Amino acid sequence: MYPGPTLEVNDGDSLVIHVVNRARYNVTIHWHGIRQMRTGWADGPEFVTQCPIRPGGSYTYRFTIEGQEGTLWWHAHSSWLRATVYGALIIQPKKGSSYPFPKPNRQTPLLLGEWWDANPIDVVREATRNWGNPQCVRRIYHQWPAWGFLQLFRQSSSSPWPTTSSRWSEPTPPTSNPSPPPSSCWAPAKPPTSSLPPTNLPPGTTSPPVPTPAPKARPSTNTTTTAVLEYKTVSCPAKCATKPVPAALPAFNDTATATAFTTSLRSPKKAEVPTDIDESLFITVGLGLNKCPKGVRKRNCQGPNGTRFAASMNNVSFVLPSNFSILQAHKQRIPGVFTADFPDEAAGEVRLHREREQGVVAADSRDEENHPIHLHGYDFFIVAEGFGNFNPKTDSKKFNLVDPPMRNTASVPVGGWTVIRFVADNPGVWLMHCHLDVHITWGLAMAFLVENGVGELQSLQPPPADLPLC
Ligand SMILES: [Cu+2]
Repeated sequence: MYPGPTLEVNDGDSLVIHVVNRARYNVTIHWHGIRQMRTGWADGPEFVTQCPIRPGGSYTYRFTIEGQEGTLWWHAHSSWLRATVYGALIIQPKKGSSYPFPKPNRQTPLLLGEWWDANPIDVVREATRNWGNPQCVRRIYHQWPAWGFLQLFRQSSSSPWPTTSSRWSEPTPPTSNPSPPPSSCWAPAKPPTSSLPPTNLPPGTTSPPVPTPAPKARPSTNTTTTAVLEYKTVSCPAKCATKPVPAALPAFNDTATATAFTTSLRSPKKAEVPTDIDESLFITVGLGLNKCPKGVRKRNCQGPNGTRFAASMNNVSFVLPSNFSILQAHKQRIPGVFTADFPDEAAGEVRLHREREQGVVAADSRDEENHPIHLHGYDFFIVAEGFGNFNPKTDSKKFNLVDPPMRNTASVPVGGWTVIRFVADNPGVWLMHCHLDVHITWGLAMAFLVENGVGELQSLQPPPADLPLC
């Protein structure tokens, strides 16, 4: 079945999902946007909260949805297999309550996905052998934004866009190709737009999408994916029979329009934004090039001018362990699996204590790439974003501490910055990473290690008996 089955549940439901791996490759499943309160073992990222499920193996994910509603998705979180296994995860409000907008006549989940003209496992193998640009090396046609972007379309006639609800925490689509390609190389197709069309259009009309910001001065195929929605809810007059005229689209690199859209998003009511900050982190994210290591053959360094592509947070490239998951290593005190001195020195984790409020600035002033940064285990508020270097003195005055949008993914703009805040109230190990697969492979990730609080209800549950071993 492709895409995978839609999970439709209610807030407050407990889920038990048996995953049986009938594929040829290792796999894990991540429930994207689910907070996994005390159930970090069910979060899914391979080698972070669990070892992969081997071919023929199985694992049962058990978690409860607590205080979340809206449209999320689930996907493989192993190697680059997200493109192959994913589906919608729709959380209806608790029985007896409703979404903060009028009940739609009908709801249809649309799942946009990514595809490759090759086996993604072959692609990643080659990419980690030659450290070049996978798009160039394999001449792969890669349709961003791929990575499963889901929205609910509603067909009511007078309601506002659902994206203005704080709980509609769809991922922010990537807005550019995964790496600066050499000039001989085409960038992949431009992503389709990230916004929802308004749902109050008369039948037979089309909606203008909002562009996503494009990289600066980057070769691009400059193609935009569009779709026409045909509303069939009312009887159609004769003129409907004619083909719809596509709406005039903004330019593919119309960053101003895109920014105006994303920065217009708000929570539907006053939000409880943390104001008492215990830890303030400044994290730079970016792409880079490493020199070819001594003694390594040229064909294993196929970045520009014989280099290797790399990505980092605070100039440190994250490397996944392969023998234990970080969560296992943390709980069972297994040494040598991770270090806990990020962001000061080496790669790894930030150790936090429960109930500490966080202010995190992700700055992206190093390169011209937009990175959709996804945080596991938490929703956060995006209190501000901007271009250029972040200035704590002047930019903090622009923070929206009243009704900022609540998300699980923040797009750090090209050459700009984003400030997020969250309360570290969920013990476990939580990956924060760029949602472009190739950027994780190159090292654009870190993990928060959040300690238990007081008592059982503030502590991570024990690992399930069927937790896969490496
Ligand atoms: Cu990225």
